[in-house]
Amino acid sequence: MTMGYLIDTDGSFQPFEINSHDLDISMALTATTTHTSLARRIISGASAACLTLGLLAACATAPTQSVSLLEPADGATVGTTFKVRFGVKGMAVAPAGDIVKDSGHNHLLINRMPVTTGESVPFDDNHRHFGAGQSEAMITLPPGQYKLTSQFANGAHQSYGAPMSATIQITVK
Ligand SMILES: [Cu+2]
Repeated sequence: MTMGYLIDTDGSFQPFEINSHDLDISMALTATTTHTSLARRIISGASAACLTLGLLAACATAPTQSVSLLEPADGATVGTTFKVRFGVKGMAVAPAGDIVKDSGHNHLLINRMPVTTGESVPFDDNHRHFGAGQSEAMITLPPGQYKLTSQFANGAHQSYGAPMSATIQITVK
């Protein structure tokens, strides 16, 4: 079963299920338009359907943009100086400066929560900026347990929020 969305005339989303026999987009469209008004449009959960239908605003809600910490592994024990590697999907990594849509740079938050969307990432020891567009860095921390969070933010250091963050736990020995 695949979930799709109807957009009502007021712009609201209404989730519904697409049966397997409706997965062909043209069939799904036909099936939908027969029992909803023509003012309603269908968006499948599949990105192919987003492109087909050209409804980019709605497709932006699909979780195609994300970050991850590729290194260290979650739960890893590392030495006091270790490499952090950032993974970014669906956004461009660029040096800090101009605000460009779907673009930004990596931040490493040490024992801090993700920064609320739109708020500036602080500049301090617990919020490290990689404003040259780095995708990896060497980090030195004293022994202990740490929560590391990758936080993506735009060229002006304004956070893309929790959806563009990823957190791991590590032990430094
Ligand atoms: Cu920054």
